[in-house]
Amino acid sequence: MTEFFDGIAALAYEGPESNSELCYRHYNPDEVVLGKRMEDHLRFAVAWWHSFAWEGGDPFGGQTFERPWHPQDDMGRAKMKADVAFEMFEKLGVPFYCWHDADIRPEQGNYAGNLRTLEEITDYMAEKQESAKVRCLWGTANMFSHRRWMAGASTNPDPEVFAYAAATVKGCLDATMKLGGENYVLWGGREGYETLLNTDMGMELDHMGRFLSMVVDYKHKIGFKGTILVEPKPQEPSKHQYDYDAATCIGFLRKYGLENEVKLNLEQGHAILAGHSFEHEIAVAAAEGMLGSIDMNRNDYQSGWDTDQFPNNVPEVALAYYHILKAGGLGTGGTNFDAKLRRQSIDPIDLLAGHAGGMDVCARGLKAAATMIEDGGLEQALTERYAGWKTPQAQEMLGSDLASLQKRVLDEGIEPEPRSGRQERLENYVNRFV
Ligand code: XUL
Ligand code: CO
Repeated sequence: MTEFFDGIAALAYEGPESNSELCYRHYNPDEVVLGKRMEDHLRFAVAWWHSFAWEGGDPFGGQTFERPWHPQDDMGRAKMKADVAFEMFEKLGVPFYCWHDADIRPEQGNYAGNLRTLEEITDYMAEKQESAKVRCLWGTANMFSHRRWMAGASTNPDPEVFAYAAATVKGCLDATMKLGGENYVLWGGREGYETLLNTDMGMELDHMGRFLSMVVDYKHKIGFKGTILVEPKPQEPSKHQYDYDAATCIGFLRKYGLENEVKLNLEQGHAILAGHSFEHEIAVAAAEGMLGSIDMNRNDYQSGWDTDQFPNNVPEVALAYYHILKAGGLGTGGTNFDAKLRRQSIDPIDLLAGHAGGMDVCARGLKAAATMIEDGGLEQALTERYAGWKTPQAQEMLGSDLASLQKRVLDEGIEPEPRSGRQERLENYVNRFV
């Protein structure tokens, strides 16, 4: 045991009336929602990078968090960081965690050294997992922070960086498999451009497609059973990122023949940056059978950048889970808190409070979504709105052609009668549940 969370007990479900500062008011893992335990619907994960690796810097100032595992350049302290992480997972009672290589191992400045420290720390984590209940939801490679990645990883104009990226993902996939990871994620923060003046976009996209195919081939070669996921984000850190949003990723996956191999990890804040809502992104992926997992957080609507805050808007989250439930749930995916404390929240208890609040918001959202599904009002409205398409004549029309349809309109004197979209009534309906 470390002393980091000294004096703080494990969180318990105490119900909505509880006055405790640190407890669950809505997240009750064993509560059955639509025939399944809440924990199994939500599959919460803690993100190693925000909770343990990020030191509190912003563009105007450096570190605000002073943790006993700083500076993060030593294996002994990396293990202490892992000890604290596993203690936090246990205190929160979360079933999963997620990591980048750079979050968990001390940086050695060269590939062989980084692989060695990654293997050592993941052996240590695997050992800890044996006695802990928590498991790895996904691993990923940080191919955006170090200066070697500044012009991209798989899309880098320098083929040596492409090779380095391939070697890095191989090491991370091996480590994810060792930890029993249920997915592997690729987020391409530098896979895009700063200026088109120096960018051959067609070549870069082909390289990115080829790279992803190599990842899929390797997954099969080693018998990794997890799902490969790509995570859309339109920009930041690059001015433009190729994995702009769900629709763009789906087009990309289809172009390179990967649509049956790769799914999407969708993030609330990234959806907002792309000018969408979270439920839009989920609905797009679900319509294509490519919904994989979610990164849960929220952005500050005033600042216009990716603030990665813990979610606190139940109606927003409820609509996201509504579409997830409609799509059949998260499968091997989960709800990863890609969320960080504000840089003034320097106390260990803040880390627990951020997650507990986010988990309660998600639990409320899930329950509201489940009630809407059970009530069936939105589904009923959809059925009514599209009822015309149920007729054999309407279905036949889809196999018809413009000239025959023109003839039909003229012969039958068709003049469509506009009908209300009932948006306000549907919004009022949703507000009864959230
Ligand atoms: C960055 C982001 C990443 C990915 C994993 O905005 O979301 O943390 O989730 O690389
Ligand atoms: Co993310």
